[in-house]
Amino acid sequence: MMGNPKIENTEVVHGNPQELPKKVLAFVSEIAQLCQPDKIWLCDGSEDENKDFTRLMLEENLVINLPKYENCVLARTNPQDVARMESKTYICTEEKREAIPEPKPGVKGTLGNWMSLKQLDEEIKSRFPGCMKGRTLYLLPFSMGPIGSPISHVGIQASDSVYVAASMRIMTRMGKNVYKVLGDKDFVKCIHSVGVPLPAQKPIINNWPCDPEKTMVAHKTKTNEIWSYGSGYGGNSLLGKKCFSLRIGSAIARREGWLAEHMLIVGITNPQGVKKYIVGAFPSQCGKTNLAMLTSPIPGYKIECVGDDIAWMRFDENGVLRAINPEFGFFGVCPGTNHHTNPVAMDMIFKNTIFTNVAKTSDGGVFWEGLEKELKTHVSITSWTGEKHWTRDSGKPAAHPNARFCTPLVNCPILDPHWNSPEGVPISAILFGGRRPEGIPLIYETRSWKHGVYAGASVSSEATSAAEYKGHKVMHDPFSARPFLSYNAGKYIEHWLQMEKDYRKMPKIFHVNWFRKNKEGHYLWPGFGENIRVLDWIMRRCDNEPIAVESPIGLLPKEGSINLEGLPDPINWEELFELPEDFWKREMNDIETYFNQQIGDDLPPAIREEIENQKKRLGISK
Ligand code: GTP
Ligand code: SPV
Ligand code: MN
Repeated sequence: MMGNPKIENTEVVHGNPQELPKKVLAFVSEIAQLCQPDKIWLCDGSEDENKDFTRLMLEENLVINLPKYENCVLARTNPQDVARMESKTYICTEEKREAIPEPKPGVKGTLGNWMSLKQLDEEIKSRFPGCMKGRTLYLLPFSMGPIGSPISHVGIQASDSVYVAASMRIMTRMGKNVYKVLGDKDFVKCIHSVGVPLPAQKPIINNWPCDPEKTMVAHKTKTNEIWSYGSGYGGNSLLGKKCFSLRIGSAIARREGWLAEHMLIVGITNPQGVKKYIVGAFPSQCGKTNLAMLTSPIPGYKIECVGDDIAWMRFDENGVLRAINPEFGFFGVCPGTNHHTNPVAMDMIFKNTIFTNVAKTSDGGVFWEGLEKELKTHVSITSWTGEKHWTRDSGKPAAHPNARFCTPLVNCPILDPHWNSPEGVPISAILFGGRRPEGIPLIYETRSWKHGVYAGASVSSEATSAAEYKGHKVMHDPFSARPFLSYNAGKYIEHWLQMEKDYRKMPKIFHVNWFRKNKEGHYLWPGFGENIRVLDWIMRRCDNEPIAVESPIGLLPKEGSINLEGLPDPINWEELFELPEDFWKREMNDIETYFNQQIGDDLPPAIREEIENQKKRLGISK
């Protein structure tokens, strides 16, 4: 009897190596030789295969079933592996300055970590040889963007985690049909290992193998390679997402003249039947998913979702900016999601979903902070760390603040009809924003493309649990892409400036802040669905309705031009829009210092001009 086929003496337990394009076979052979897995699984993307993934995850006790829902499981990770590791993420190039700007002497750079190609080779050698021993190597062919579209890019990920295989199947267009369009072309090489060869040397906590001490997420931007080791979580391990679509993606986009951004894409039809698409870049955990699928409390508006995290955008031959969502699923934040804040998400996440680090209820469901009102009284809760009979008095949250759902896009009941179209959707406006408790108004419109790019480069936001930062310190986050920059931030800004051409219809750029607080620490704006009122103002400004007034920082809404009718609580317009003099003095000084210290000579002169002009308008003299 014939046995299973082999690749590099490793048994192939699923799929046929003869179906692999030559370069893919060479890639998997090389990785198998290096990492020495026990078995190789060539993924095909089929329904049957997905059932196998679920069965295997259950067998490994990597997930538990959630019988309350349809085909949903819950993974609880090692508590040391719960978020992206920004400090262990590297861009690897020949010259350091290609990857990150040179900070002023004595200043610690905050715009990415660089590693030389030589050093990376060393780091790979000290981690990857034999790292998949006792495990299965899953070979995942995937397309970011519609399969076969000229905008799309193919990646092949080798991973020794079945959780990653199952998640990549949700998050990307994964399957062997990718090979048909790939042929003998190059692809982005993605290598991922949890870094725990078997038998394990240390106890595996929560059945979640990882090696936090040796975690490394490294990118070779010239040769399109990603080497990720030691973490099984989210952006560290689902390599199509931040590593490929943002870091490798923006490096490709720079070479080819387009944009790969940390942005949601949403279509809004107003009561007059006019539809516009808007993209928005907010830092991690700052409201992209919520805005992308907002439910309007005011009748007559229709919201349709294209994407909630990443946009690939290019100007077409008519000078129109067009955006696609390269992803195929949502990897969204659970805490705070409920029927009031995000009813659409609540409608989509209870089938075919992998939850990670949420709490579990005794009736086979999930729980997280924000679901209190929706909880049945007779159930008991087991927290994400496994603490039984959890109550609010336990002093720790039930769900990890970065707990997430991983759900296919097609579950979204308000998915835009053009979500999958290769030419993308036309963009009328670009939003920047962040969590700013102080000083920054609910909305302002920038004065020009240049001023808008300056606003994007100047984004700051309170730290969140999406990465390893502790506390709520306000941090700079240019274009909400600081963790995802793959080349010198000064050049990134330059690239944005260069998008502007006479023959192009440049979208207007706005800045929003849903998170301004009053002296008592309460949000001044209700946010969520009520943000439709701001989107409506933006749409009217795109048609140049005279509803804006000049201010030193840009155009503010004329008092009363944002519809506030029917809001549950009265709004203090004055407090929402005031520009405190002392705050703005500090803010401008802070932005200038930041650019000088972090970007220095690589800062485009046009941005210096924007700073000077804004300071003049604010009446801040040198
Ligand atoms: P990533 O997936 O990390 O990139 O995050 P995201 O930008 O998609 O953020 P998301 O929409 O998941 O929101 C993160 C948190 O902010 C959640 O806890 C939300 O409840 C909260 N949030 C979102 N929108 C608003 C809003 O308009 N107002 C307030 N106050 N909170 C919001
Ligand atoms: C983010 O942190 O911005 C995310 C989650 O969208 S992760 O995929 O883990 O990066
Ligand atoms: Mn994100």
